[in-house]
Amino acid sequence: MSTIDLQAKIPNNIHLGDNRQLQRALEHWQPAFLNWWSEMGPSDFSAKDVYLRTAVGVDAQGWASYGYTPMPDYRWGIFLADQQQGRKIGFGDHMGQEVWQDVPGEYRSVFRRLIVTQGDTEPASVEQQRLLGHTAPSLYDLRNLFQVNVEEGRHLWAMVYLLHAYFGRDGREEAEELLMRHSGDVNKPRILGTFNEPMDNWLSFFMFTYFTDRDGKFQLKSFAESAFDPLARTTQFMLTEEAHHMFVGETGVGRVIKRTMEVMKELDTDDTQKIRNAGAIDLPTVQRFMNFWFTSSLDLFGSESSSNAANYFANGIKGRPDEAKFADHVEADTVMTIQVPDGAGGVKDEAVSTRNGMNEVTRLEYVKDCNVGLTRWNMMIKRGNIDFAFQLPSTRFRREVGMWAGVPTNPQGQPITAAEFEAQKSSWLPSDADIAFVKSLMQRVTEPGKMAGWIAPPDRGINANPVDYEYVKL
Ligand code: BYC
Repeated sequence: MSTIDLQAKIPNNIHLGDNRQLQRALEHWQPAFLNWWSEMGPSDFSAKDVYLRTAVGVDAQGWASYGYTPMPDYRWGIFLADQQQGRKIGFGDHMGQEVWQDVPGEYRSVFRRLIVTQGDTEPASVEQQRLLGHTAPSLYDLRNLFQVNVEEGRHLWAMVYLLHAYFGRDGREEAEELLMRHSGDVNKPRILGTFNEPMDNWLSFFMFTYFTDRDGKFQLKSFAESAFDPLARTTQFMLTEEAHHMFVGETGVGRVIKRTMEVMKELDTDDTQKIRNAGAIDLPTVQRFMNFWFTSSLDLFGSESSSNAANYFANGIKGRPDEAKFADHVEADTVMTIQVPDGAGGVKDEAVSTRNGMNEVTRLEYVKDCNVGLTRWNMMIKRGNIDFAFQLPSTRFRREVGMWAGVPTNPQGQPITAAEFEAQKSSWLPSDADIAFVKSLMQRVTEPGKMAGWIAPPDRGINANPVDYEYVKL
């Protein structure tokens, strides 16, 4: 098992000290990263002690240690899962061959583009969440926000390491650019749509960590299958950290629902206005936020039929999440069915090669995974004897990428006219009034153990500490 050199200027388990050139290049990028963190990272909390976990190893047991750290002192480093001796390519046309320890020349530009796209999302999310600390509903939540932020920063390091180590001068330039594009910037926006959406309230933050971080999980799982072994090992370890982010999302949304149910019980009502007047978020509004972030995240999988995706799979660049569970790892001549607009206001089935349909395969696995949390939330609502159930909209609803981009449908995925969509939009997606209402609830709570009125406390604290632990010393 590899050990992490925690004393190094850049903590790592890649023997960075043995490669002076790479070490120098990364040490040159480090101040630019810290500068970006201070300008674009969490605003105003840099001097505060935060109870953070830091990676100290890469094996499943005991990989992290917890302690108070001001965020700028976080030990961002480069950690790869241990190399598996004799690992073979598990899919595509090179199936069964040795994995690559370097990038083959013919795939260089494709790998670079994918690594840049992945890398771009990490700082983008930190930028989106920059101001949320000011309205945290508790110290527990504030700490979780910062934990997510520092780990997204570390995920940026993971991709920048690959760019520096394997892509020479181009890679170094791309690493600089990762700090130059900014979420929502009109001139230099982040690459993927979702990462330019404003995030000015905590309901959106919880939806984002539930739905968008879960896209991260599936994309990282696809890379963890890659024939380019350093990419596979890097993303494998990122997945360890990613799990907590989705936990923050699932429990966050769950706690919002729980609090709303309490208010509904106390007032014996399901009247939206009465629930809102009591300072809780009515369940239909929660559903609308869910519809927004779920559909935005669906776009992150790319088009239903994509020659790019076929190329990634054929060449061993990017597999399917948990490739081992599929029966056929080559999919040379197989076909699958996707749903496309029929051009006459309806839906029709179309056969595409499975290789072309890889984005859709991954998207459908993602939808299944999203439904797991929904089922838990719905069970909680049912146990509370409240007549309401959340439902994910169709993958055809409100799409901006792929076959359904710009085709108006209802949440069940039936095509409708643009006028019908406009007329119904405010019952399906957050309206300006919904957003203004949710934002009006965002008041900062700083007393240990206390929660804002719109969210229930968590069942337990972090790392076996109580909920009223002083997670951030303000
Ligand atoms: N917005 O052939 P197509 C995470 C572009 S989240 C804007 O269908 P392909 C995280 C696409 O780039 C995971 N543009 O796409 C979560 C392509 O452009 P070019 C991030 C989009 O290549 C929370 C063109 O449309 N990781 O880690 O099959 C917090 C044609 O597309 C969008 C990755 O995404 C969009 N939504 O698949 C922090 C993995 N969708 O090349 C972090 C890396 C597509 O023609 N990326 N386009 O200029 C990929 O694997 C692929 O680029 C995609 C698209 C899956 C995104």
